[in-house]
Amino acid sequence: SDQSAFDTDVWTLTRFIIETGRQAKGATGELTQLITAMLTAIKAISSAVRKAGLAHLQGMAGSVNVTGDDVKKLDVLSNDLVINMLQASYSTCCMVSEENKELIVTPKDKRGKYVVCFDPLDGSSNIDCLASIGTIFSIYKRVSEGEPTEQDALQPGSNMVCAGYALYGSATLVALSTGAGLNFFMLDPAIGEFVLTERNVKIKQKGKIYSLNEGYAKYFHPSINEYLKHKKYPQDGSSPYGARYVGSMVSDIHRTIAYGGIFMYPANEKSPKGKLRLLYECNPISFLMEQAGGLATTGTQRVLDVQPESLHQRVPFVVGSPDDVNEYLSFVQKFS
Ligand code: AMP
Ligand code: P6P
Repeated sequence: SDQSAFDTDVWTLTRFIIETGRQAKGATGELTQLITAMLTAIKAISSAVRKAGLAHLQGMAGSVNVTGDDVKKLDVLSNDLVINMLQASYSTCCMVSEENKELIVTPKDKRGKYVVCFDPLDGSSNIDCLASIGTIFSIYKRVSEGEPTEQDALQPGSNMVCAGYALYGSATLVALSTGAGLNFFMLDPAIGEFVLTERNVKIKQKGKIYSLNEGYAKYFHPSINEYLKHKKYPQDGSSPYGARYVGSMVSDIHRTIAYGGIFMYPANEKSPKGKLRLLYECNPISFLMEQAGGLATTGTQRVLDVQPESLHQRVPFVVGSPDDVNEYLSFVQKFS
């Protein structure tokens, strides 16, 4: 049996947000309730993702393929979990999900003051090859009175109160910030709690890795290809960068925060606004990246300053170590 020392004073995520909630003047506990409900959904998604992977392998063993299709439904299951857990926390008035075209309005008797924009299972197309996938969320205070409206969700990212992501990788990790720094927590399945593993995480000023899908190079704006040329064949005597791209954004982002460097999903001729969605992919990740001392830009403005116009709008997305993002922006200036 596992004889490792049992931490009898463990800092769980639940304890951490109760603590930060107590320090928040006049807090009623509603936000703490909301974050706790989100964590329950994430634990359940983590369990389903790991089971589904196994089920899928059984499917590959030639048994009825229906289990393989169930894996496809993982994103629907994840979406239902988040919606149900959050509505049951009496802290939301409406939500935006990658899976739902329309605003999800919380039943009147269950409403609270928060708005949550989330991607329940980002990168779910990668589950079949067992690549890591993630959940991303961002939390705002409502701005409307009475019936919730899309305006509650169409707030600039700079209004965000809290954001986080879960990464279902070799372990299940949650990265969370309520605006006072970025903290990492790992799921300890033995106690079913997320345990604080890294406090006030900071990204390197400059990294050595660039991360984007170069398969679109034919369609990139010249500033991107010129920047990439500089990373591969530097003329200033510096060393070329390494390339890493999982194609599952939470994985690529977490590595960028952990190791430094730059992640890009730029616009291209085929997708003039890029692919990633502002409300539930780019804004939460930008909030977390800035909390870690990184930068997050669309190429023309700070992501968190964008005034959203529609729930599922896309923006070009370049984030990471400050020196790397600023170097990219210098190429935008030069080649625009
Ligand atoms: P509440 O009354 O719980 O909705 O909280 C009001 C405000 O206090 C929130 O919008 C946050 O800005 C802050 N706050 C509440 N709970 C927490 C928490 N657990 N951690 C950090 N800030 C919090
Ligand atoms: P591409 C996954 O489908 C996703 O939404 C993000 O997680 C990921 O960064 C991106 O799309 C990958 O897109 O065009 O490189 O396959």
